[in-house]
Amino acid sequence: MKKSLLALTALSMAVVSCKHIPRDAPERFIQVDQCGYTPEGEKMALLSVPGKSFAIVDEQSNVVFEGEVSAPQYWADAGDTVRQIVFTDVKTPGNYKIVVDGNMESYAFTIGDGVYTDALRAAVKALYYNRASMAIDKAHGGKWARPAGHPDTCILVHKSAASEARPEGTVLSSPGGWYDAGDYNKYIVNSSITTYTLMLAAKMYPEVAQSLNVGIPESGNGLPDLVNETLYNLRWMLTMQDPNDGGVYHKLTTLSFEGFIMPADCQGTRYVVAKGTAAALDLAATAAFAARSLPLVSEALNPLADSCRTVALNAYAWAEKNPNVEFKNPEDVSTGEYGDSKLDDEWLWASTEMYLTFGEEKYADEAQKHKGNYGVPAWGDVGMLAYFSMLAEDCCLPGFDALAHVSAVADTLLDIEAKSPVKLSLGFYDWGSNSSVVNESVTKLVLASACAEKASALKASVANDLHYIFGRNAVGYSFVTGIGSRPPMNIHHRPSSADRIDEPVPGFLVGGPNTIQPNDCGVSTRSQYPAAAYGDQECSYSTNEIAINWNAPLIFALMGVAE
Ligand code: 9MR
Repeated sequence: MKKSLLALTALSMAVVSCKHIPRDAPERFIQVDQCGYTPEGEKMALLSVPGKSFAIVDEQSNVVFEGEVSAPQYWADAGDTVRQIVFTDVKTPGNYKIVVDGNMESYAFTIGDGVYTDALRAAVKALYYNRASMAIDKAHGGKWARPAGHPDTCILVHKSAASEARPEGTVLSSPGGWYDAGDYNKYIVNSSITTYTLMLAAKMYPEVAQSLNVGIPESGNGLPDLVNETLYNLRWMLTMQDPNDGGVYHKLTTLSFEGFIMPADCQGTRYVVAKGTAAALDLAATAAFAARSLPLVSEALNPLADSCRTVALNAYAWAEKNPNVEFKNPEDVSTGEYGDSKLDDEWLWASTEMYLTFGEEKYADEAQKHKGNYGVPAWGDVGMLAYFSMLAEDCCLPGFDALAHVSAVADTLLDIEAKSPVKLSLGFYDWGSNSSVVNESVTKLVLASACAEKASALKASVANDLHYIFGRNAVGYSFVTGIGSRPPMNIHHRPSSADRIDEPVPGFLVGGPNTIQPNDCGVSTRSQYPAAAYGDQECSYSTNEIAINWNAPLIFALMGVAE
């Protein structure tokens, strides 16, 4: 029976006007997924202050469900005591709020099947907004339209990248691709895992990809928008190979980061900087995957797939001749490094993709040499991607048990989640911790597709990952710009800063809590507790930047739950 909420509302007003106003807006004491919950899924919100009972109320303020707040538990990572509010039994689609003890009201949220539809669309569109070398027009960009910047048709070979065929100062053209993050540079290592993750999502969830209309210039050309968007970056990546020797430039960059100005106002000279083994192997892996998967999307992509085959073969061959060239920023270059001294994971990933595409034994033999204990993937830790591809192709390299490998990693995640008072499988908070959460989701989802009996537990765990991302976290933010009642407003993203529009460019996942770089805004005001070490401040590049490799696994996870 629905009850009137008049009494609750009166109480709530009394509390808000009393002297002991909580240090935050009252909504923030209840951490709810600000997008919402699917009708059949588990539904839980957190309460970070004492409370006894709660009600779920609909838009007409009718109480549709009442329950008791759970006993308090200490969430060590957040340095806080939390209580669970469980309302799984509410299954009727609609818009709701949680009211605790009649005086604390949560942000509004939805129960329904498409609660993440807007978030998914926005997360793909965000990549479009980060395109280099072209204007974002009004028709597709709306109020975030902007003139083109960084044509990249006239860039120079940096001395660190000089070769006989292309000496220092040689002029090259390498247009297109996405800006990496809040800065305007383009980095092959980071682009590789990003592009692969998106191509894998399109392969694993073709129906979701097909139905995802993002509104980009290529929309309606017969390819899914997700594929169109991804190809914008892939085509740029192919230009980063030196055709004379197959080597791959690590990055295309100014010597130092540009200011907080719009792309069209940037004047800095751009360079390709040093070839490296990680870049060669990552591009080989990505291009090999593209070569075998693009023709399955459309015959029209056969010519591009052919180019990818050649690029992959030549990049891998370069790496064979230069197996351990570690990238380090040259003295006069201070932009993002994406440096990595351990290349076994890159060797495993590239060799696996090469074997799966070309079938030659030598690649499988090489993969054998680089077996390891690889966990949830990240830009510098790509070994797991080899196992993803084995599972996605339903094919194992001799001597590898991909199912066992991914299962072991996923089991550990599920164990951590089971012990967590907030149902989170994340065990550490470093730079881009939000991307670790969604890369954990990717790991769970790849396994769920390969292993029917574990699928429902894994998908329930992914739902918890997304609840964390969209507001059920220690700081009460939805971590995606433009999504939810309390999204980040001050991201470290040059266009969002310089465009004179209040709202940041939408659809970007911010890095999130980070304990390894506490001083990016000068004297640290950030929490000492890992899960709370986040600041919605533009200066906080270590917690509030955005990045393509963070959006890609978010897109994957959202597609996985949409399936
Ligand atoms: O995501 C990267 C993170 O893992 C590193 O710890 C950090 C410092 O090296 O760099 C991050 O990547 C940044 C890159 O270097 C430049 N563009 C912005 C990226 C996101 O902050």
